[in-house]
Amino acid sequence: MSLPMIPTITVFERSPDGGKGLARDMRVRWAFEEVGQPYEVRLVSFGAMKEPAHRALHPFGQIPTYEEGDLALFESGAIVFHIAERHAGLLPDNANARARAITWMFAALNTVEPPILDLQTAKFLEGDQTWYEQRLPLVKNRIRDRLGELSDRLGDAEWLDGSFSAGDLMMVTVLLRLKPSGMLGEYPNLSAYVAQGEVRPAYKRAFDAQLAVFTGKPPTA
Ligand code: GTB
Repeated sequence: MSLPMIPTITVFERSPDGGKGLARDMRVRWAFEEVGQPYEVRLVSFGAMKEPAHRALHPFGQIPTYEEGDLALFESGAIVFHIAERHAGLLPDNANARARAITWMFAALNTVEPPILDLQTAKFLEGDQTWYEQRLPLVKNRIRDRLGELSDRLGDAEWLDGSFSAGDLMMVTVLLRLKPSGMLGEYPNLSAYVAQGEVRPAYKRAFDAQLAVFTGKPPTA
């Protein structure tokens, strides 16, 4: 009998966020922890990411990637979806509920994450431009538009569509990228929603594991 294959993911050797869990390996680690799938991690430097060996796994020279036997994947959304499809716990059994959970994954990645990324791009790549301060309110208001709509839909529900799903996992990780900006605080129900994700034991294990890469100390039990 062959032993089950342990997947390997790639993550930053030294994350620019200093271990705050904002890089995209966090959502993959969290998915693994939710379904109880052990995984291995290969650390890559910014230089190595752009080398042919890594580009063979990831055409855009980024993290995370996923390898399992002869399967290699990139794109955090595709990886989380792959994990959720192969294990119980992240997608409902009911076909319609499953389709809705997948819809929320896409909504997180395609509708909510882009304006949030724009804020990060503005800060890190355009911060020294003369027009930066002028443009910033536009960028922030585009985020507020989306957050307001999401907040209205969530209302006082615990999760986006019934039970916790891969859709919530993706949405929480996307919203977490706003934490440093303080903007989430403008939407108390979204802040509570994110906090609820962060207290899940699987989230905490994933967070501790990514922090341990940064501190060099093993995660505390
Ligand atoms: N669409 C892809 C996916 O979802 O997997 C995007 C992957 C991606 O942007 N990866 C980033 C990367 O490899 C890391 S997560 N960047 C290196 C490069 O492009 O050369 C983005 C990220 C980076 C840093 C922080 N941070 O420091 O807070 C947060 C998020």
